[in-house]
Amino acid sequence: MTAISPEQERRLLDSVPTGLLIDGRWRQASDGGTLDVSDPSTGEVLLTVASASAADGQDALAAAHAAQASWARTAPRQRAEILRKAFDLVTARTEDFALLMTLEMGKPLADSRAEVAYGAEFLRWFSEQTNRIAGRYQTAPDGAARLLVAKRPVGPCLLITPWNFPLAMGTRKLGPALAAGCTVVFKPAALTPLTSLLLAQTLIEAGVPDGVVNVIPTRHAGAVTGPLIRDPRLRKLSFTGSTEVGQQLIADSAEQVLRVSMELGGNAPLIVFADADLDRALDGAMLAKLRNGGEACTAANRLLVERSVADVFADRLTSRFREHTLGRGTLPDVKIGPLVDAETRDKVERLVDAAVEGGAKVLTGGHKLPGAGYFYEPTVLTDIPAGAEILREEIFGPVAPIIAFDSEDEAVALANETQYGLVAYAFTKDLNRGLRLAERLDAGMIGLNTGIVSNPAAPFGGVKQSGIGREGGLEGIEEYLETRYVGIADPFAEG
Ligand code: TXE
Repeated sequence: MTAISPEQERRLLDSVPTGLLIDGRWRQASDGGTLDVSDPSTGEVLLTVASASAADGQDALAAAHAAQASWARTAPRQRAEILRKAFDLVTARTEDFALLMTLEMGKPLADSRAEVAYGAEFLRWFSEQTNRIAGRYQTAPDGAARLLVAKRPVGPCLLITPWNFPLAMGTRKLGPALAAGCTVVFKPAALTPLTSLLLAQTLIEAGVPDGVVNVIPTRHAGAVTGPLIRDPRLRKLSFTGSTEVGQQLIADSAEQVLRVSMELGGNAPLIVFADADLDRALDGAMLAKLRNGGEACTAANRLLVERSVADVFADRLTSRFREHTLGRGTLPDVKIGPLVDAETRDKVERLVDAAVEGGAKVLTGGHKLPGAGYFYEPTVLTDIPAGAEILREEIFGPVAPIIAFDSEDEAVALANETQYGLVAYAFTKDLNRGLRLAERLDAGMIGLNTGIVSNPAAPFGGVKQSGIGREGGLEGIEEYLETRYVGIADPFAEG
């Protein structure tokens, strides 16, 4: 594979809209505010885009509110066709979306291409679900009434997304919102707004009417979204990001009893039993740990390995980690890119350094790279002191702490020893044990003999402090629908 040329990068960047999308028009921020988007592999500015003010936020909500009634009345098939066209257009521009994500977020092109396939699929899946929104007509138990149960769009939604999957986090919310007939104000992360702006342009090209999708990147997240969350025209908030910000947004949402979906942090255990197919478990661990550089809420945060195979597993994982080339994501053969910014890199460094000070052993890695860019070496740790912060905190980087265990009960207890509950992975050839674990592990999603659970057809979401609600699957669209009931007198009563 050949490297991407600087000219190719520039051509793509020059094609990205740099304004705010409000009511179908691209415009600059009302206060002239801008936002620099940087390349995490160099720290250099890639592009400067508009940064919405609070007044722009108000305009975006006004546009979404004005467009709501007619979008809700649009024939389901028409909404389905727009989403299907958006899927086709994103897929046709796979290379552009992939390169843009690699430039602004850092992940290698192979990871970005996989994200385009995954992210686009939400547009296709929810295009298909649009025609299946349905209620029911039911006879009351005493036969004396009829109950009509109907679904309708919840109304204008605020969608807030993080930087780690710049395309898929957007489509996972936009797909079901648009399918359900909701209009949206979409605030992508300030670190990675470019993919969202290209996606917005693509949605307009696919036929999304004016005001239905409004996109407002901003440097002032709280100041712009706070008033929207308190505005009665807004009916729903869907957020993906840190648990701390999620908790704050839930508190803010209480004022007008706003419906919320929250996809927050994780601290996934990946359990390997001695009876597992070790090659498969290693492949799964590589995927669950190093996909997206470890910057995923589904990333395996703690590798729990049965003691009799712990050393051999650690040795083999270490060799695989050493083969993972670190570098700018656009370069051929690079398997792992930089972390998204200095803060994220420094957090990884702090967690590893503290574990090592407490007695942890470094089998490989353990350092940031000097020079420009936010690179951190793929790292394997063993002998982690009990209660270490690295076992409690979401690492969000390419660091694999390995912990040995002696029994299934101990593995389950260790796995569940966290306030998070997004995903848990387990590797075993014993089917009964696998099913037992699926029942015993406190997580919204369980990966059995697989290191990847994300699938647009499956309900994605967590329990405990990992969140509220589900995205994707048959369940995903329900988050954007209200259930209404009409009580009807017995139509046979008059005769
Ligand atoms: O998240 P933030 P950050 C975890 C992960 C990571 C940590 C911090 O552990 O290391 O969070 O990441 C917007 N009102 N996850 O700081 O701040 C912000 O602009 C309204 C897990 O990037 O939560 C962005 O759009 N919005 C997670 C989004 O919230 C606000 C993915 C996420 O940013 C806001 C990302 C406010 N007051 C981080 N403050 C996952 N679940 O995958 C921030 N935002």
